[in-house]
Amino acid sequence: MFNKILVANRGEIACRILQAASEMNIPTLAVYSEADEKALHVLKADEAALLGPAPALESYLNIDRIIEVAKEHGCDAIHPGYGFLAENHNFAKRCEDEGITFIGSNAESIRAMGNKVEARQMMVNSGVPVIPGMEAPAADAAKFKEHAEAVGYPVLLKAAAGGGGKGMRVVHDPDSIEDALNGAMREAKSAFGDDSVYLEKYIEEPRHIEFQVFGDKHGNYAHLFERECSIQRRHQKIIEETPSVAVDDGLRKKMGEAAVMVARACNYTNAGTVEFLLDKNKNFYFLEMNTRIQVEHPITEMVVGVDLVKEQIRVASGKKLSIRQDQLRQHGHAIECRIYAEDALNNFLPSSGKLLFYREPSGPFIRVDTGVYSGVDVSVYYDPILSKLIVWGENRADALERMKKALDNYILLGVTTSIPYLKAILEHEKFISGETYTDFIPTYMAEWKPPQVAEDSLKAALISVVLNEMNQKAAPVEGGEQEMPSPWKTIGKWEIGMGG
Ligand code: MV4
Repeated sequence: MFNKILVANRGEIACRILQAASEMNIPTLAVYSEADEKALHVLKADEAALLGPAPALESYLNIDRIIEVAKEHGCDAIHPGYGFLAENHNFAKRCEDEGITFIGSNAESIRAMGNKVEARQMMVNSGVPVIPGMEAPAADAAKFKEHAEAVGYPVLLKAAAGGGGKGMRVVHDPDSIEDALNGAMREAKSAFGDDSVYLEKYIEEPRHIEFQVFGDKHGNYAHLFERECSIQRRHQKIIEETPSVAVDDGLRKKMGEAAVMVARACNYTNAGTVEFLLDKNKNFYFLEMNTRIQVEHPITEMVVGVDLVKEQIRVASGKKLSIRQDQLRQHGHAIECRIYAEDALNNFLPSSGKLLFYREPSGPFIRVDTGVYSGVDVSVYYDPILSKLIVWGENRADALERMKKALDNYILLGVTTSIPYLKAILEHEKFISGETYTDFIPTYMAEWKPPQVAEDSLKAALISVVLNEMNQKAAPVEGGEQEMPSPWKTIGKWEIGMGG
């Protein structure tokens, strides 16, 4: 096993990885930027090293500096988490060259899956269903018209270097192709430095269904079933669940086998996710493969009962997969809500500042993966995810009720969060009935505005929280002077005056 793991990330995922390493009794090194000196992941690690200034390019994306710090501290493995360097094949290669184990797949599979056209071609060759369309990018409108004619309108133009929906254009008729192509190429160039664009049949009202896969370094593979992630805003997932209401056992078996074929086709070696689009007729198509642990991995952990991060570490160290396909089962239902620091009244822009008061919900089958605590500064430099709330239930309805109550009991003051928005989604009849397609948010939530909470009820809630907190923390000590924590200190700007 490893001597020491460097966790090349921050926030909730860094904390999640530190927890796994700690439970495996592997020493850990956190890395941090100048903005993160007081961040939770720094407190949780055995050691911590400063990378550099707040901007990610100078800290969490600074490959030379991270390698330097790993060597200085005797780290023989690096876990990249998600985002930052997680899918950077140059970084994975650099680790390999430096004799440091990258806790993720091999550099070549990361590179191959990073190019959407190459990935697609590989899947065609392996017999995995892909969306009908062009096999290679082109640059002249006539070629696009030919292919559009062949697959039928509407069609979708996509960037080859792609991902995140950038450089995508839906086209309904041949007359619009030329303008759409120019626009898509321009956008692809500025987003990815590569203006390669290709065309696919446009799948209307699909679901985003992804499969968790795992490979080891001995050629063994398994999948850990699906996650439905159709609830997205601007290609950002908001709520994920498993199992999907749209997938029955027969389809699950077929999709799971296809997902393993994808992993096998690129010699994948660690945790990965195979994304599919599922159309109304239950046809599924390979979309892309994410070569990292995903934000939403906990719902799989809750339903399948496997610690995915520990398995990543074990497999990276050369051990065989500890899971076997015929022993894996889904049990019950899990839902995850991502808690973002964002302001719905301000076009969902990140909300920053001091998190004045923080209290998590707790109780049976409630899990919170967090990167914050009361008093921490929420910075503008990084992804605004604060935490993830994950619940398990015996079935979807139970999990849904548990999630709603848990959100009610989640208190974050000082920064604006996505909680009211999440509650509105969970209470929407189309969500309750499981009619969750990728256009759910633009279709049903476009007009949504956060409810106006009367200031008095906010104050009342606050007083009750603080008094409750004082009761818990300040039980009388026999014979001793009791120092009472001042609620006014804790909640700062929320000056609660009697009669005010
Ligand atoms: C599609 C599609 C419909 N038809 N491809 C969006 C991001 C990129 N990774 C793939 N995406 C899509 N590709 C065809 N041929 C619809 C989407 C899409 C989408 C996919 C998954 C989850 C949310 C989405 C939201 C809008 C569009």
